[in-house]
Amino acid sequence: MTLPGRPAPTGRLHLATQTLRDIYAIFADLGFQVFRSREVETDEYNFELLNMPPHHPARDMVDTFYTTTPNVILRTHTSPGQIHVMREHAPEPIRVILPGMCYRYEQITSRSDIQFYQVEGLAVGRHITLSDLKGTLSSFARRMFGQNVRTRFRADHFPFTEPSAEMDVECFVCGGKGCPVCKHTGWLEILGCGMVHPKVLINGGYDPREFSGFAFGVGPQRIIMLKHRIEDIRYFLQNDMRFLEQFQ
Ligand code: 2NM
Repeated sequence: MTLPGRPAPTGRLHLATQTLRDIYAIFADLGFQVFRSREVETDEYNFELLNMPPHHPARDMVDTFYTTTPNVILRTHTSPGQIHVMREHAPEPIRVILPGMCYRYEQITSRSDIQFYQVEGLAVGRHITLSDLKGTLSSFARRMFGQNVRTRFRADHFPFTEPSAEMDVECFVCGGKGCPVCKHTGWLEILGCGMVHPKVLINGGYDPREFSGFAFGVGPQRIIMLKHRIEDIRYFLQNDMRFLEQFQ
């Protein structure tokens, strides 16, 4: 009777799963549904319909895993799913996020793995403006990083959006004062975004004279690494209990 009980080991969610679920919950409150899409894609969906014609530098052979079936590849981003979701729902307005694994044929380093999570978002409807993009993404940042966090948008370039931008948040490690995590800039680069390119809207089945939309892409593992100061992305898939047990 007086022997101590045997502790029952409890499972836990993987750090990446926990964070993905936080992201789903935030976007659910903003009216976004989760749309799941295939990891194996055609060249057409992964590149051409996203305004990356043959010979575009972004589709260089070295970045893509090809299969033995001609034209069948592993998706390099979750964006092909955006074409699928638009084609399934056009001309209805949509608000979706697309989470999942992406694959790139690159050198593995502490900062980039050949497979990684991405969460992309897409809103298409009538009268959607850049203000909607900025409002939605700064609300996301405040829920994710703290109610008082400041955000800023910097111009960038992606083939599938015009205009395009990157969003920074005030460094949540030093509060913007400058530290090694933000490389003394006070800001952390969190996601890429933009207004959906008219050609991409057409490819999705929407008339760009009537419809507009915004899209964004986040690397959740990058956010987690900044938050927990994890110095190597390879920990995510090694399933070393010493790593996994540190989180919840
Ligand atoms: C990003 C950044 C900016 C994006 C755009 C689209 C589509 F299909 F709607 F055009 N999907 N994803 C997008 C835009 C992705 O990732 C950094």
